[in-house]
Amino acid sequence: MDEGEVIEQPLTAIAEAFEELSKWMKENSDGRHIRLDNFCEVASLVSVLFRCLGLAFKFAELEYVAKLEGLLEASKTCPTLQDILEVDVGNDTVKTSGSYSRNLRRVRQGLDLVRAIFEQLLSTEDSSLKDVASTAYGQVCAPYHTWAVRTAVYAGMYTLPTREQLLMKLNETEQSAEKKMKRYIAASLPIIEYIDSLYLSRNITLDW
Ligand code: 1PZ
Repeated sequence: MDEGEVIEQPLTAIAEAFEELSKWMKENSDGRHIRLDNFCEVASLVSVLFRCLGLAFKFAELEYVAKLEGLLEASKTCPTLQDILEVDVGNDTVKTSGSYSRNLRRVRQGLDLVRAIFEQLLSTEDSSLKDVASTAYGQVCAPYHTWAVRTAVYAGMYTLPTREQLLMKLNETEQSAEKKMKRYIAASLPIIEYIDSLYLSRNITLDW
């Protein structure tokens, strides 16, 4: 989360970190207790992507980082992801604004949004990111955001860089980016599903 840090190829770091976490999960499939500090570290890599999107999405980055910081704070008392749910179910604060379980749900939505954006990018060669981003956002996040947030996000879509500019900022070519996006999609899915299972197994629906 250090603004000054220069990562030569953020997509490489992201693909590798998510692959490692998802491999660890597979190998420990009986317990599957992901460590919260470990999860926060991996999830924080994604915020590099926001910085390529321009000032209009600065608020999204701040939002995302704030949720992650809340979770990092939680990791002092909750070693694993499932401990978060235990605490909030006990206190009846799963959906309470700012609660650990709510922050985890929001971060999970962010990871899923990145996955959907990558899938959209792989499915088209469109040089504008507006449609790609709008479709992905509409699928993953829009249903759960307020009208005001949705309106701001859709307005921001007009300010996105072009596909070529984005690739340049990420220090990638179409070919190199394609490989890494596919790796992220494959590795993030089981992690996202695992997070969902933490709620569903406690009879908490995911319509929020
Ligand atoms: C290349 C394509 C670029 C596409 C850019 C799409 C950006 C979408 C930005 C979404 C911004 C959402 C901002 C605010 C959301 C808030 O309403 C919620 C409030 O949660 P609450 O406090 O009520 O529990 N906050 C969040 O959902 C956390 C932030 C999620 C942002 C994830 C974005 C990931 C985008 C990655 C971009 C590469």
